[in-house]
Amino acid sequence: MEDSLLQYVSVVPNANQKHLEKMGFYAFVHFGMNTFYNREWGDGKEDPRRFCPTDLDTDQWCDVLRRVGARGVILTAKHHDGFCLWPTATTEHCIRNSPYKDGKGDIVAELAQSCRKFGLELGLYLSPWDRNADCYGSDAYNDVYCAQLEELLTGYGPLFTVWLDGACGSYMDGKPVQKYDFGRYFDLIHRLQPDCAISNCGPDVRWVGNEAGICRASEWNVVPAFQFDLQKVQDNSQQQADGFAVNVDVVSEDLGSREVLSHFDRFIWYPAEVDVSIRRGWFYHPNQKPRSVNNLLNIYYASVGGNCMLLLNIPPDCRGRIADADVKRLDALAARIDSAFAHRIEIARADCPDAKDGMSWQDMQTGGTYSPRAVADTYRIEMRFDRPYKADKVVLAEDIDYSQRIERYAIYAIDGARERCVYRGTTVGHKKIALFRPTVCDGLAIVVEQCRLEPYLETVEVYETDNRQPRQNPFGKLIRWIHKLNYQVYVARTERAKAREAKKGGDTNK
Ligand code: FUL
Repeated sequence: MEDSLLQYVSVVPNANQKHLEKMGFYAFVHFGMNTFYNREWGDGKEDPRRFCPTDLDTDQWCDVLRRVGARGVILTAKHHDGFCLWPTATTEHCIRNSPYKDGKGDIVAELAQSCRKFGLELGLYLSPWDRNADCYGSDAYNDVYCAQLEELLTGYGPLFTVWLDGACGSYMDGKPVQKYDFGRYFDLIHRLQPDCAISNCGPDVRWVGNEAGICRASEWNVVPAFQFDLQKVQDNSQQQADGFAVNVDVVSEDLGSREVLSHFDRFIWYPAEVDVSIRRGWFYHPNQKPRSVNNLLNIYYASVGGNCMLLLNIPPDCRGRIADADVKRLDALAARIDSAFAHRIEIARADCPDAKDGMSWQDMQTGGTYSPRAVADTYRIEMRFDRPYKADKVVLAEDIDYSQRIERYAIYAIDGARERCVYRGTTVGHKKIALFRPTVCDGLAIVVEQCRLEPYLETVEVYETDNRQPRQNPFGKLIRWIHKLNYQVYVARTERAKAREAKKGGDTNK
């Protein structure tokens, strides 16, 4: 066993990361001043009197989200325009000065209550970039930001995550550079809510690299440690010569194969989150339509079923309700997911010798961990059904307490004495949904062909087809490539704009 492989598998998730990975799917709610100005980015000069939802109903949000299977919801408590959806003591640019409930409203509190009612977990987005705060660009802003964090972390019960957005265009406002005191933010969050994960710019969750719901075919959880700095402040990346030597950035296709890891010596567990909106914008715009069910289902399979967390944004409209068209789409998505997983095939017999700690196949199916036997360098699990079924998906999960170990595997359909490969994959991680062409078979074999160390599978489930797999986009690869290019152009453009500002004497942040 190579030492390096042992080093990779020694990297495991912390409790907060594991919790998020188990949640799998949660929702984003972008709602705020932009909803009323029909904008994506406000400039901070908006009039609080324009914020006036006429029929706000956080119960409706939670009801819809619960029905589609989201386990939590993250609300934009403050977006880049600086307008706060709770009556903060830190600024007058907040809900207190809006007509909503005659200035007595608190949407964070309303949502927290609805979450409790509907059994959802609450998370909050608090944009570090603030275009309204006068002190933005000075040290004093770190005090304001921390005071806001403190109000949110102490006033609304347990939060499953705080989402710090890395987006920042302060050069657009000609403001001086803001040096975010991330260390202080993280310490505060850890101290006030130790069970709260810190996402996006934080140490617990990695941005997948685009906002279009595009996922990698192979998503690794163990990545070079410098990925964290890359995500925090883009500028830092350029100080990490090692990363650039092998040309790895946040949008690279391969972040954690053996080949990539071999160029580094420090590693972290950093699972990817796919943030994507049901509409083109993050905020509600009347002229936009929700994505198709086919598209949403593809995103669901690729993210939730591709070792990522799905953060699906659903923006309420000016009434403060999720629009009817979106509710219809989400209910249709829920129906498709239910139908796809309605018939789990009972596994009558399985060849599973040498179960770890004496566990049997039955133990494993009731939540235990199963370690297959080594056959040369290959690990094989063979399952037989009580009769032939037409199957089209296998759900696999590694026990991530033992890290992510599987690197390549294949699934074979067994028909009598014949075996036919129906699926080839690389990563499994916390959850893999392997979809294949509906195939009649009386058993399946999963063959792990390459792994870092003996794999520990926590879940192996086989499902009968409902004959409704989503159609694949024939231009999928091209679209992914365009998004990567777009991102690189965006980074280059931002760099140029910053350089221009710096020349003029200003200093910029990102
Ligand atoms: C980006 C922001 O600029 C968008 O407005 C949105 O909040 C998205 C989730 O993150 O960086």
